[in-house]
Amino acid sequence: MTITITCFDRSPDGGKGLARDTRVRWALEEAALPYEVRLLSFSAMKEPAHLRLHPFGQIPTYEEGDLALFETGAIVFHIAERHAGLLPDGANARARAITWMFAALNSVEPPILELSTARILEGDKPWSAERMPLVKDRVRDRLGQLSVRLGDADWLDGAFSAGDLMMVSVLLRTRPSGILDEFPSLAAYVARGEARPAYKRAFASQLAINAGTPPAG
Ligand code: GTB
Repeated sequence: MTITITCFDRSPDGGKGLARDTRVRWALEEAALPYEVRLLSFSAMKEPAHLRLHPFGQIPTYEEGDLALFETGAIVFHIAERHAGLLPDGANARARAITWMFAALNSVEPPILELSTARILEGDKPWSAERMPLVKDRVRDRLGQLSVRLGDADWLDGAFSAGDLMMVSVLLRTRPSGILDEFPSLAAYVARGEARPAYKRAFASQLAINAGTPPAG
């Protein structure tokens, strides 16, 4: 059955792979699943046809036959549950890998998103300069805790899993701020993710669409 995902027709990051379709593309590539892409403008994302797929008018979405999904956590989990390569076989190891997916989305991504909001939407506010160090320190706190847990391991819990895919995807967004490089073990962890052939294919396919898009902010 054909899989179709939606993506920005012009990602605001100019092809850095930071929009959330990249993590879905990566999961599809790890699972060796072919897929098609439907490109959407910001205005098309808010039209009824897309709102029927995504109640918040965002990308990415995932369609497969009569199944339509939104939320990258749900989409990557759906792929990982049904195809080899993204979740371990043992029940406990599988539960731990899923825990890391949730940790990436619920404990690590929120302070990173707060930093993006502070920079992009609040950067011109008179109180921004005072608030920014607090926001950055909340990201540093979380990354510090994560780097302690990762230690000198390659991946978060044994072999590479959907938990690592999600965590690396989330951490990538801290690179432009310079914060990722303050944690060399996490920077190396992210680099290991980026070195995976499946990630490279996912990155290249989004870049083919977005190269030349002027980067935002
Ligand atoms: N929780 C949802 C999920 O995980 O699927 C969040 C989806 C989401 O935020 N989608 C964004 C979107 O559609 C695109 S990825 N935004 C448009 C809107 O809300 O109107 C977020 C994103 C956008 C741009 C960059 N960038 O340029 O660096 C990075 C990430």
